[in-house]
Amino acid sequence: MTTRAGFVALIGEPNAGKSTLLNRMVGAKVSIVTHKVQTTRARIRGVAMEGVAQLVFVDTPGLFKPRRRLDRAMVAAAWGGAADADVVVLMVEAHRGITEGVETILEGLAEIGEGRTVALAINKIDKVPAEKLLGLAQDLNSRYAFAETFMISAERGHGVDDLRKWLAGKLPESPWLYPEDQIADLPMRMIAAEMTREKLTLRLHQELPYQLTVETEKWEERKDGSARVDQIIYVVRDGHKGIVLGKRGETIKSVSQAARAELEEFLGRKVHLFLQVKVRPNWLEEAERYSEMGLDFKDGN
Ligand SMILES: Nc1nc2c(ncn2[C@@H]2O[C@H](COP(=O)(O)OP(=O)(O)OP(=O)(O)O)[C@@H](O)[C@H]2O)c(=O)[nH]1
Ligand SMILES: [Mg+2]
Repeated sequence: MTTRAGFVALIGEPNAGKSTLLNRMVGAKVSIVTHKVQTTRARIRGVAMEGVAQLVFVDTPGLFKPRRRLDRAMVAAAWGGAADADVVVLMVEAHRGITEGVETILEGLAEIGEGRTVALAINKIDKVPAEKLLGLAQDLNSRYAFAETFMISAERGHGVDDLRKWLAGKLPESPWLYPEDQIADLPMRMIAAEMTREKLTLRLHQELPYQLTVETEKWEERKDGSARVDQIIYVVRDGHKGIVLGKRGETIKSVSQAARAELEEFLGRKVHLFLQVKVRPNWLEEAERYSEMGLDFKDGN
């Protein structure tokens, strides 16, 4: 049997639906999803099978105009993911069309796209009337030579099977890169930290989600089959700590409950989750925080 395998990078503006698509392709929630922009911070790999092909999807942080060091590291990780992939899928939101951000991405693609298969996936087609899609597809194809265009709804699953089949055919002949039953390539402690960060992002407002990070500090397997997981939430200010804790600790409690429930479902066993909030004014400039997130610490000032 001739098998195929390779990497498929999902790129696009923040909120385009990259993580939603990765999770749908994999059939499990590997990458966190929120309605807010810049949710994903590093490359997240998820593995899907399609016939004889093994597709390693690479979810990437959204591409936007970076301001902070963290932003630059995220954008670098996204372009790095595209540059390392066999096939790149650019996701564009149907209802937003060709924004300034999309134009910037198209320019970037022209630089790295040479000799690489790049497909276009117009996502969230459930949000616009069908007749609007054709014009957008034509417009985008006149700006970049996409190998193929797909109209999808990552959330509802429309068009996703066609996309996966097409991608499978584009991958090189190769032995599979992961065991057949593996769905993610991310340490459990990182998946667990991301789950907590998702719940924090959903409950906190304005700049706060962008100024915190979560790390799993300790993971202890217990004799009764449960796990004890200790995590630290780093924030930059005392005031932020108060907000994360909430009145009488209500916010952190609800975050903790939601994250624990998700972690228990993922692992299929009981979890004891302990969250601690620490003020660390300079964490956004600390190399160790970046390596914990799976990002390169570079490109300073
Ligand atoms: N209506 C609709 N919403 C979608 C679809 N796909 C994703 N979404 C929603 O879009 C929002 C962003 O989805 P994500 O998957 O987190 O987007 P992302 O591209 O990974 O975003 P970043 O990680 O911030 O770059 C979430 O609220 C999703 O539920 C879709 O096909 N239709
Ligand atoms: Mg994402």
